[in-house]
Order: sequence, then C-alpha cells, then structure tokens
Amino acid sequence: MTEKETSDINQESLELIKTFLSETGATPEVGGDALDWHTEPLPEDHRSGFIALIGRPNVGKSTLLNALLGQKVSIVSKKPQTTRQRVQGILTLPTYQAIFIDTPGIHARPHLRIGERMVESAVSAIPEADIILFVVDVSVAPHEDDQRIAALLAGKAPECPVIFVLNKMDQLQLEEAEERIEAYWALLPSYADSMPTSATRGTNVLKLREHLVAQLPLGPRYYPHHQVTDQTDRQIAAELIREGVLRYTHQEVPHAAAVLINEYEEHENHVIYIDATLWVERESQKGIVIGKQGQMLKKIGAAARQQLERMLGQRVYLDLYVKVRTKWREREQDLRELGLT
Ligand SMILES: Nc1nc2c(ncn2[C@@H]2O[C@H](COP(=O)(O)OP(=O)(O)O)[C@@H](O)[C@H]2O)c(=O)[nH]1
Ligand SMILES: [Mg+2]
Repeated sequence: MTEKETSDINQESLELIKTFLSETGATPEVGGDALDWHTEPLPEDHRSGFIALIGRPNVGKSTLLNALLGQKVSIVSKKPQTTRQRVQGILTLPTYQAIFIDTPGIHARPHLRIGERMVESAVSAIPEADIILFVVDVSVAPHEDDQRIAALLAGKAPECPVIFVLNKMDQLQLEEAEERIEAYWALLPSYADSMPTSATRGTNVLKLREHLVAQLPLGPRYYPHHQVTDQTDRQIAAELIREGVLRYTHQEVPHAAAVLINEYEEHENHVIYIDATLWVERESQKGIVIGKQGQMLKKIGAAARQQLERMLGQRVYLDLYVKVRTKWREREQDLRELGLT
C-alpha cells in the first residue's frame, strides 16, 4: 500500500469517527451543545429497527458493522468463520435507533455441530429483521452460496427492504467492474437497492447508513442511548482473546479454539481482573497456542488486554490458561457452556 493510500484511509476513518461522535453527542464539538439524553423527549417520528447483515463467510460483514457504528463491537479476521454468534451493534441518535445484527457466514456445507449452529443462527436473523443488508465480496465472482442466500431472501423481500452491499470495491479492477456488478445483480430480482462499499476504507459507509435509516419504521428506543452492543463485558473479553488466536495462529488452530471467562471482576484499585481458559481440541494445538516459552500465549493475551484497556479505560490483568477439550465443537453440552447454542 502506498503512503498516499494509507493517509486517505486514515482521513476517511477519521471523518467517519468524527461524524459519528458529533452526531451521537459523545464528544461535543467545541462550542456545540451536548445532547441532554435524559430530558430530551423522543421526537414523534422517531424511527427504530433491526438491520441484519447477511452473507457468506469472509465478505466483510463484521468490518462493515464496525464501520457503520464508528466503533468496534465485532471481531474481524482474514480467516473465514470468525463470527460464531449473532452480535448486535446499537447506533442511537436523537431521531433514530438502528440495531445492526452481525451474523456468522451462511454456506452450504457446514461441518460439525458448531458449523450447523452458526448457519442456523444467521438464517434465523432473516425473519426477525426490518431491513436486510445482503453483503457480497465484489472483488470475486458470485459464489453458489451467494445464490442460495439470494433465494433465502427472495421470500422476505416484499415486506422487508433488502439492500445489496457490494463490498470490497477497493479490490475491484476497473476493467472487470461492469461485468462483475451485472453478475451480482443477476442474483436478485428488481426489488433490491444496491450500494458499493469498502468497509475497510469507509467508502460509502455513511451513505449506506443514511440510505437505510430512511427506511427504518417508526418505533421506540429499544436500548438505553449509551449501550453500543448486546454483548456483556465478559463476552467482549472472550471474543478479543479469540481474535488474538485468529490473528496469530493458522490452519485448524483458530477454528479449534474457544474462550471461556471464569472470572471477571473489578478490584479495589480499579484494575479489572480476568481469569480465562482457552480451549483447543488437541495436545498439538495446545503446544502451538502456548508457543516456545509461552511466547505465543503472551502475544495473544497482550493483544486482547491492550484492546480491552482502551475500551474500558481501565487497567486489565489477564490470567489465561490453555486446556485441551477434545471435540468440543461437536458436543452440545460444550457449545451450550460457550453460549453457542
Ligand atoms: N480490501 C478489503 N478488505 C475488506 C473489506 N471489508 C472487509 N475486508 C477484509 O475481509 C476480511 C474478512 O472480514 P470480516 O469482517 O471478518 O468478514 P465476515 O466474515 O463477513 O464478518 C478481513 O481481513 C477484513 O479486513 C473491504 O471493503 N475491502
Ligand atoms: Mg464476521
């Protein structure tokens, strides 16, 4: 990436974050009035609703959710199957509350029980949504799973807007753009709107947000204005540790990893103390995540701890242990313990 490109990206993200903060009143501009969320009555035409991000694995759903919110609530990685559960990201402004639902990728051949549960959890978000964002990766040709998803959405379309998000447009070669976009369009009948985006660069993200907010139904504020996700601090901590595993390990290891938080408490000195167990399925995987002299585990823990400290604005002490839990991905009871079923 050239220096110019990097600075464009930073500039765009900065703009996105600035707009978000000024809109939500999180950090009022100098001279501007902060919103009084407690006394301000909701306007009569207040809008709200649930917007599901649906698509096959790795197309950028979680990245887009974070960009739409202007902050990170869902973990992201280069590897498919990163998102295992539905995650809500809540955007509250004076005139509307948009609740985005990030979902695991939908694909035809889930293996193991966990894979089936993940696909079920994504598909079940479809009937609950007021608006669907059907996210595809426009840098590659349509996949047969895109076709399957289009078929799933077809029944939903008349009463629920479907917006076709052509993501990763930054990776699309100009000479193949027309043909590619037409190939995607062929998946959907005329009911859908479409928007090309780059979730990583922030391109068209605000435009997409404006577009979909205009289609939200009238409704109340479902969550308090300061709440940005339905995940608890414990769940966020577990996800950030898992994100470290996804970032630093390869092949089957990230898929075989799960994180359980055993203890999460604030000590008197305001330090958050977290005791967590990292499950893997085999001794060999345990060796990999611990690494030589524990270096890998340290790296995974440090990455999670730094993000948590930034998010919470507090110091975090993380005790992380690795345990072998054979075939946890196939066992109902283990999935239940992890909240995955
Ligand atoms: N070039 C490019 N990469 C993207 C874009 N959106 C997401 N990605 C990358 O695609 C990968 C998968 O993203 P993720 O949000 O985890 O996909 P999900 O599985 O659909 O939730 C990550 O490496 C992201 O950084 C985009 O607009 N452009
Ligand atoms: Mg995801």
